[in-house]
Amino acid sequence: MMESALTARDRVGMQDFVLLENHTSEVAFIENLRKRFKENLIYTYIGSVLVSMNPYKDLEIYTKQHMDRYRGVNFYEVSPHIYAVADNAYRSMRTERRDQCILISGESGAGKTEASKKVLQYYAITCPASEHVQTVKDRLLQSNPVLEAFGNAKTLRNDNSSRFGKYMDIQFDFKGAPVGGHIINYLLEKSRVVHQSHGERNFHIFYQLIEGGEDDLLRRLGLEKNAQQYQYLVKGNCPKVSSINDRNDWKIVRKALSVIGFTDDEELLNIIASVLHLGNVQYGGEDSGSAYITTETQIKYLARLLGVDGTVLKEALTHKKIIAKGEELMSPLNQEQAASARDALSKAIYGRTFTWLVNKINGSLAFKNASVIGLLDIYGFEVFQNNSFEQFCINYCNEKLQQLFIELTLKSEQEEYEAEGITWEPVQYFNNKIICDLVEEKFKGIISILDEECLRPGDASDITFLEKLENTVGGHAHFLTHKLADGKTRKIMGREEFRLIHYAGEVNYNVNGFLDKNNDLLFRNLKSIYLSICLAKLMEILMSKEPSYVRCIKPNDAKQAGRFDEVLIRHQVKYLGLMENLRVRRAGFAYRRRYETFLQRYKSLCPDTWPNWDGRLVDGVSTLVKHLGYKPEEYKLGRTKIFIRFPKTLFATEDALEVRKHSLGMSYSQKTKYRK
Ligand code: AD9
Ligand code: MG
Repeated sequence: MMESALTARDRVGMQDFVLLENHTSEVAFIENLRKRFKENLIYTYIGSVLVSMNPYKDLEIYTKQHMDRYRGVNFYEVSPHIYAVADNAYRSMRTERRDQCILISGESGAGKTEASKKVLQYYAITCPASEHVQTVKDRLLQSNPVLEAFGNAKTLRNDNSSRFGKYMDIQFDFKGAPVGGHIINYLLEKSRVVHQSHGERNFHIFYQLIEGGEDDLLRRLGLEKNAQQYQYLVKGNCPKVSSINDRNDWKIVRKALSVIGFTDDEELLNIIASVLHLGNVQYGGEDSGSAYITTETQIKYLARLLGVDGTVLKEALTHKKIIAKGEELMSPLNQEQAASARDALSKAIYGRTFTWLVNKINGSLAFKNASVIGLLDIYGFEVFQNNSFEQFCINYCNEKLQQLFIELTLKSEQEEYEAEGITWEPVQYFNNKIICDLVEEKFKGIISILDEECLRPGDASDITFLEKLENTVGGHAHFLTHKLADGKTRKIMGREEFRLIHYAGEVNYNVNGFLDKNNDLLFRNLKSIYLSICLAKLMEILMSKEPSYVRCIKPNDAKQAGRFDEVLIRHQVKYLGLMENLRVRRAGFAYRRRYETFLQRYKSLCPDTWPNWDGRLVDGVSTLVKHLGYKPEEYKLGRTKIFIRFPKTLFATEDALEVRKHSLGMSYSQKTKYRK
């Protein structure tokens, strides 16, 4: 039986939230998401913003046929899809000659990395290619498994959680073929190399090597085929993850490394093995308190793998260099100090290897000066039981991106109305600049206070840092500690914590380790690149491009298919600012279409425009809508587009089109593409 257009709409919901009758209702918004999720329709628009729900199962919507369906087709002509966003950015880049970027946001496990991979695959498969281009395409695609092996890990939130931020430029030549790429990585979570929380793992590569490594390779590296043997792999008590096949992934990564051009990855594997050996270096204590190494085998392997002298290495792992009276001396460390020196070395080695790897990939992608589509996939906003400096940096980065989203969506909306000569009323929205300022403001912001405390000689500690925060930003509306204004204590917070009220939720940060982590020279370099210069640079990069947005939503915390956790989803809808986004989109005109697109789609509904309109496009559209009975308050004609105020106007037109097509005897599936 044929389903009427109305029931279809009822069952699968609206493909664009702006078409919801009750657009200010959060209930209606969630209901629409729920309907679509149930039907495996994970994508929905808010105007040009794509909202994406993680289905936690493989859907048959990423085939070559699906890709073909989106090639060169207008955004609204086909059902919402990540491919539509990719194709739209590609076409804008080519026709308007403007660099594009696709910004993917959402909390940990919401599907950002998967979305970014889909975009990359879309370009790799649909864009024109030559022989050289095929190599570039392969390398672009193969950079993913490599970076994920070294930069992703199993966390409580996500079995494949990105522990670094990634911005990737894909470069296209004048024919629209991908000819190169460039990756910038941000703040790898190096602390994971030496410590993992319960239920979490170290970076995937370690397990891949141990599980998948060939016997003679492992023998050469001095490794055993058992992750439990390695101190750096047992902290989280989680060597195996059901969704991950380390042995298989090892093969994929090795192959990817060779495609990228690592003809010999021996050096890389030596370093990975060295980190594991370092973790097993143990200390004993002399009567004097000085540490000595009790594990000679590890030193033997380390010396060989790193190509250093064993005695020198032993000294480096038990002493520190000091300068006394102008002379360099080696002063012994106690057991605890030696263990942290060992861990610091492991983190430094791993961090540098990761940067080296990214540089190597960039080298193989041959950066060209061409048109660019940028893809931003950072780690999502995250809250754990215990949150430290790493979460502080990650969440701050998300805060900045949210700000960018707010500024750019509103700005571009406003610009469009201006460009088209249409007047509109601005909408009020929550601007999270106040939180960004709290973190980054010069002299008074949290980062400045932390830096100042790190540089202060004497008794500076994590606790004095917290006290300074209380004195400086204590009264801020987005900052709390256990101290209440009347001198009493707030019981729900620890004495070593401060709370930030982020746009996405409240997070308690434990200050333990803040000074050390901030002081860590390598970390500091990265941090300054990341937090002050690069983040600013990243913002500059993004501002100079035309953005498209993908807002990812996580349906439940259990990583399960089909489960729609309304409370969790409502929270994300709120903090992602989707309702505000929708209000802004609806404040002026719910719908807009370029004249040629509008005319092309509906011209059959008016005898004057059917089969072809010879005059000016604007006159054709005007004739058409008058014939359809549009009232003057229902629409406006801009310079290149028609703006329609209410969804019902467009529905009536769509329904008329249905009827017309029925009368022409077309099949239902062809006709209702628009709605699904
Ligand atoms: V994090 O901030 O890096 O911790 P992401 O990147 O947002 O996070 P990711 O893309 O890694 O999340 O998705 C998490 C998991 O959800 C994936 O490993 C898949 O198992 C699952 N997922 C996400 N998107 C899709 C999809 N479109 N189809 C099927 C998906 N499964
Ligand atoms: Mg990710």
